[in-house]
This record gives sequence, C-alpha cells and structure tokens, in this order.
Amino acid sequence: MEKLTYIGFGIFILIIFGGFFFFRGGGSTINGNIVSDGGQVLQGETQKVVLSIKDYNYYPNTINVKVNQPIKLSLDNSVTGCLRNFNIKDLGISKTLRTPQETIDFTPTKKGTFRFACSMGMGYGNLIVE
Ligand SMILES: [Cu+2]
Repeated sequence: MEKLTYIGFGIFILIIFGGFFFFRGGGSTINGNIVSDGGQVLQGETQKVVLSIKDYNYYPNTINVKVNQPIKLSLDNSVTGCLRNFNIKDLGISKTLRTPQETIDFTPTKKGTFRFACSMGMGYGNLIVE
C-alpha cells in the first residue's frame, strides 16, 4: 500500500512539472519574445526592450534594435523618479511610464544612433538602429 502511495505521488509530481513546462513553452510561443541577458530581444516580430537601473543610469544604456521592426519598450520596477520619463528626442518620443506594464511602442524606420534620456538628462544612452 505504501509503495502504491509513493508511485501515485511520483506520477502526481510528473504531471505538475510536465504541466509547468508545457505552460511555459506555450507562453513564450504566444509572446514570440524572450528577454535576453542584456534586456534586449531580437526574436519574433516585436523587439521587447526592458530597461532597469544600474549605477544611476539606464541599464542597458546601449540598445541594439533592427530597423522596421516594432519595439515595445518598458521600464522595470528599479527605475524611479524622473528616469521614468523616457525621451528619444530625434524620434519625437516622450512618455512617462508610471508602471512596469506601460510601454512605449514605436517602429524605427531609419538606421542610426539615437540618444535617449530622462526628462532631466541624468539618465541617458543610445538606441542603435541597424
Ligand atoms: Cu532625470
């Protein structure tokens, strides 16, 4: 009887883990995006960029993206104060992202290096469109 209980428990664990990985796999397929180490994604149609803060500046502060592919940019929980106001002057972008869920959605249509900065210019970096 005890052996059966163990086997039953083992099967139960397998189902839980199997379901977990199945769910995870399904999730990333729907998104089409996987956030890489540098906070940049070059997979799927939308380029998801999540910025955080490191050494009082945006991290990463060099963002590499592909031209003519939509970008979804967001700021995670570590970004506070005026750094939540995100500006790419040359692309006419200026938006305050109050929550990590809010995004700036745009598609770069020309190649080049575009400076981005917070409202006061304390946090800054480059968006490189290739
Ligand atoms: Cu600032």
